[in-house]
Order: sequence, then structure tokens, then C-alpha cells
Amino acid sequence: MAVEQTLSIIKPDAVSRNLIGEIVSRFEKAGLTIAAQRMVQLSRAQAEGFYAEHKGRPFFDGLVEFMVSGPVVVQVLSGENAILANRELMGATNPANAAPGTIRKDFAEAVDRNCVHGSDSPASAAREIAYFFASSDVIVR
Ligand code: RTP
Ligand code: MG
Repeated sequence: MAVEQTLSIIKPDAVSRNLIGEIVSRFEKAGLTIAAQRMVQLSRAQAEGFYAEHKGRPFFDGLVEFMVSGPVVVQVLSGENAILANRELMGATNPANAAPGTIRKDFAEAVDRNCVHGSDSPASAAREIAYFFASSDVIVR
């Protein structure tokens, strides 16, 4: 098993509904540790750059609009197989399809307001962590 880091975002819908603590608690109870964390109001350019892989998709403009609609919490989670472990805690992209006990099933209202983001591969994690954090900001315990 490999210790990995992954980029997590607690999205504007979850922040505005005071779910930061509930969500962080799930990460910690699952054995992931917070290696970096910051609240940020994304600019449009930041949100577009972060989701650049989806540019041109029909949901792209709405996704960017949503991600700048309020502050988000960006975090680096660290732990054994952190990338997949976080994706499993999050659940399916559409909360209607997410398994019981996942963050999206329990808290999210719709596919376009789905509470959390998590990196989907080691390459994405490396890019996304560097998008928000200097290496000196990331403290792996
Ligand atoms: P994320 O990147 O936010 O962690 O979500 P994900 O990997 O589970 O899903 P992804 O395919 O990367 O899509 C990014 C975000 O775009 C919105 N989306 N809407 N209306 C739609 O059909 C649709 N498809 C995707 C979701 O909010 C998703 O989280
Ligand atoms: Mg994704």
C-alpha cells in the first residue's frame, strides 16, 4: 500500500450549509489526515483553469458559475491509497447514484451541487495539489 496525497475541495454548497466539519470528520475517521487546508473564494479564471479538462462540455459554464458562487475549502488529504479512498468516501458524481453512507449520498442535492471534489488519478492529484499549494504548505505527518 502506498501513502498518497490527493486534492479535495469542499464546494460552495457544502460550505454555505455549514457542512465543513461533517465532511472533514469523515475524512479523519477514515484514516486520512489533513496535510494542508485553506478557504478560498475562487476567481472565474481559477475555476476555469482547475476544470480545464471539462472545457467544451455542456455543463462547463454552470460548473464554473457554481464553483465561484461562494467560498470553497481546498485541502490536501494524505494516507494509504488516499486518491481512491477519498473517491470512495465521496461517492458517485450524481448523488442519486451514490452509495449509502457516502458524502454525496448523505449531503448533496444534485449532480451540479455535489458538495465535494476529489482528484481522480495520481497525475490529477499532482496537478491539482500544485494548483493550490506550494510544496512547503503540505505537511505530511
Ligand atoms: P469532481 O471533478 O468535481 O470531483 O467530480 P467528478 O470527478 O465526480 O466528476 P467529473 O466528471 O470530473 O465532473 C466534474 C463536475 O462537473 C459536474 N457535472 N455535471 N450535469 C452533468 O451531467 C454533470 N456532469 C458533471 C459535477 O458537479 C461534477 O462534480
Ligand atoms: Mg473530476
